Amino acid sequence: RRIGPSFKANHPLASGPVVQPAPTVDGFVEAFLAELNYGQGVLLSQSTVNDQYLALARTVRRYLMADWLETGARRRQAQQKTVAYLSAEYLLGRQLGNNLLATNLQDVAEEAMRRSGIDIAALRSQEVEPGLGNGGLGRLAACFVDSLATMDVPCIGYGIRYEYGIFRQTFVEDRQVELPDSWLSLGSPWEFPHPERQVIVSFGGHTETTTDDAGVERSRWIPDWNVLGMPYHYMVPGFRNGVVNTLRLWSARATHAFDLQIFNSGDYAQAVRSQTFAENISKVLYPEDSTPQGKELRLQQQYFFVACSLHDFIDNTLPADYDLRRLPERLVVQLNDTHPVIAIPELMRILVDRKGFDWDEAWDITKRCFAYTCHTLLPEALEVWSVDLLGRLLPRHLEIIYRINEEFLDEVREAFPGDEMRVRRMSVIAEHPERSVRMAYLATVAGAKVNGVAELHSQLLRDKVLPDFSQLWPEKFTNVTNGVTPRRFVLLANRRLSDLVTDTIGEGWVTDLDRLRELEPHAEDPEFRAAFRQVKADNKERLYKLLRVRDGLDLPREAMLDVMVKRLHEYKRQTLKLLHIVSLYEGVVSGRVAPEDLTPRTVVFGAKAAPGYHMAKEIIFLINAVADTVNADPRVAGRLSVAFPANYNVTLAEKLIPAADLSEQISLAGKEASGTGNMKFALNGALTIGTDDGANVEIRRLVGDDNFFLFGMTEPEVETLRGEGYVPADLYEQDPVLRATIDLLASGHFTGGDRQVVAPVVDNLLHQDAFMALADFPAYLEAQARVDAAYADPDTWSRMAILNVARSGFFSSDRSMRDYLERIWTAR
Ligand code: F58
Repeated sequence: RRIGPSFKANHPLASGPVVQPAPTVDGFVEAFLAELNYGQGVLLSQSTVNDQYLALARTVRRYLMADWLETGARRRQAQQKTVAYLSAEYLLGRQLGNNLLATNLQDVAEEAMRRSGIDIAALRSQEVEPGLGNGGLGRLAACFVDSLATMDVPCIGYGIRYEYGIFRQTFVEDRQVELPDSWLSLGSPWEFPHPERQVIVSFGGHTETTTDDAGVERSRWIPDWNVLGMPYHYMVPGFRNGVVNTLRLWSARATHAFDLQIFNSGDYAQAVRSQTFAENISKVLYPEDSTPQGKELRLQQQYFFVACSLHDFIDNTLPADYDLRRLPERLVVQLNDTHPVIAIPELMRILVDRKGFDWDEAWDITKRCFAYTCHTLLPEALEVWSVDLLGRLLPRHLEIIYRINEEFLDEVREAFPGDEMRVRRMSVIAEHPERSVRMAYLATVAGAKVNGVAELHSQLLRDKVLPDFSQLWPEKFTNVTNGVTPRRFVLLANRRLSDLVTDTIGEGWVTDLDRLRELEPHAEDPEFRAAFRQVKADNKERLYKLLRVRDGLDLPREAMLDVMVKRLHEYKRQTLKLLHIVSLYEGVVSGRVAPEDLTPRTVVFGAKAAPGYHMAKEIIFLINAVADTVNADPRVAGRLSVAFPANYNVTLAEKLIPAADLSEQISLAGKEASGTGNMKFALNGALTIGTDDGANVEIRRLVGDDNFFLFGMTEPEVETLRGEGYVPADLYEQDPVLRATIDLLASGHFTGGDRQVVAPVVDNLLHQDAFMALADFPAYLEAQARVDAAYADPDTWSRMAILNVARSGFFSSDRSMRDYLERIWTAR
């Protein structure tokens, strides 16, 4: 069944303009009241905050609708090459503020609400952010679709509409407790369901071999169960450019709401169960970070959204008579990590089994359509699927993968005759510890391009993760350094800084972030520095007000704000930050340091731990325990405070980042692929204390050594130390400050005398320390002392911070998108 327009194209109203409310306060009020009355079905006098929020959202939507419909029509007409961005995660953040910004309606909306007797701020806080992602990878996808719309690049973002996004984190007795994130429960005004565009997705069963009319053997998949994929469309507005692209997220439905046969036999409960089974597929986002668990439901999710998306593009987006031999001219599929890699055999299946192509021609088309982005360096994070599971769930796809691998290994043998070790190393099928499919290898074999997400990462990807592949196909490998959208993370999050920048250098920077360079000379201007400091102070004030209401935290106004926000993972080394805090505190309580010699600091953590990651949860507990003790100790009052607001998410990031003085980017060198928080902080005028890792390398190069606090081992030094045999306990023995710090932690001082509860973290540091926190500890303390010295002189600090802003324009995701266009999407 094809989905097409059923309206006469030549009808006088067919392409007529969509009536849009006037972009005036009157026009806005009128549209708002109409939405409240006719959309929401309530009177203003009877309406709840939620009614008002929904009506406001729908009002803003109206201003985007004409552009959305027009962009869609224009894209259908132009038949340009389209980017299908395939991502299992989109960490979008709240929509209202962003869409008001894109339409340039903030002031109009604020005044319209005031005139209606409503405080718009209360409505903004009513919105629950769609947390359809875990961390950096999901947020990156959201930044990329924002930039593509702003640059008017044809793109469809494809993903999954999870009913429950990333869990809501709370702390009970200092320990993380996960609560379901029911982001849809009060209504979701930004989405448009399209039941008429539902797609059938099959699973299970077996394959059969048949001979076609030409005498060629063909495999046929006889699946044994189906689900429906229902698309929900979301607007992705460009920044004030009349463009609105589409994000299409799939939700799973049962094929028959009730299985009639079972129903008629009287087993009503069983009939409903089949529906529940199908709907489980898009029920919940896997809250994993870095270590995929290999669960069947996750593979179902991956195939589900990939099959829906390819079907949608090929059968419903391309013209009916489109010649698929020319598919690479119309489609480039960007694979956001390995989660959508099953799209490769799926496209082969569509071309060979459904469209009747011969294998070689289908393979040639497929290879030219895909490109793969890798986001990790941790070997344990490289996704594999057991052959057993894959064969049970997708038997035809497994056959296709086997054949791709056979032909690929023939190619390897031809290039390296007699090198069977290499053949085994490079095989898409791993034999140990279990026969399984290496998804990153499959993506590399099929992808026209493979990219890392920062220079160092791309280099390590070539040299350490996929060395055999980069030797075979050096030209396949490229780098695109990540970026972040300046619309959300500067203009929206930091209105005060944005106004200062615009007053100083004019407006263009929002879509041409390199123009921030024009701020450089103002770093020398005392008046500008003072204004810049005032912006920080205002942002801190705003943050502390929020944290008081949100978390009951009472933080000192004057202290340096030192922030470490990111997923909790050992390689990111939240423990190193914790050791720093404990060492400062220990200095005072032991009398080694006079309290007045401490630079007043407030350290803020934000981090979720994967629910099954025990060590990460122990670290969260310990941070909370240290925070409780430090904050209650009068000896460090006003000098050292530690805050750990629960449930760090995009919404909180937008308040925290603009207020920060110091950005903690302290992963062990060679472990953080890029980082993107690091970019957001630099753009908002925080200074970075960081290792030579991920995009820190490029940040430091751009902002200059003098404006960055570098410390710690380099990646080659890490390798050397590991080669020599790393013994953390020796460092503990040799370094008195480290020993005193760890001893205080281990003594139970922070846990009411309980030594047992701190043992998991302390013992791990002393006896494993896989991420070498102890090795970098002295260098970290020394760098923090440099931080204190610089902070002591406000003019020095502001000068450095202003230069960070001025020189970070490179980290706009607009630039990342230009790089993808140039190096990946048009380069073939
Ligand atoms: C992150 N990966 C990288 N993975 O860690 C970070 O350095 C990089 O800046 C960012 O991607 C964007 O390139 C990441 O966020 C995940 O969250 C996966 C989710 C699914 C399970 C495996 C981890």
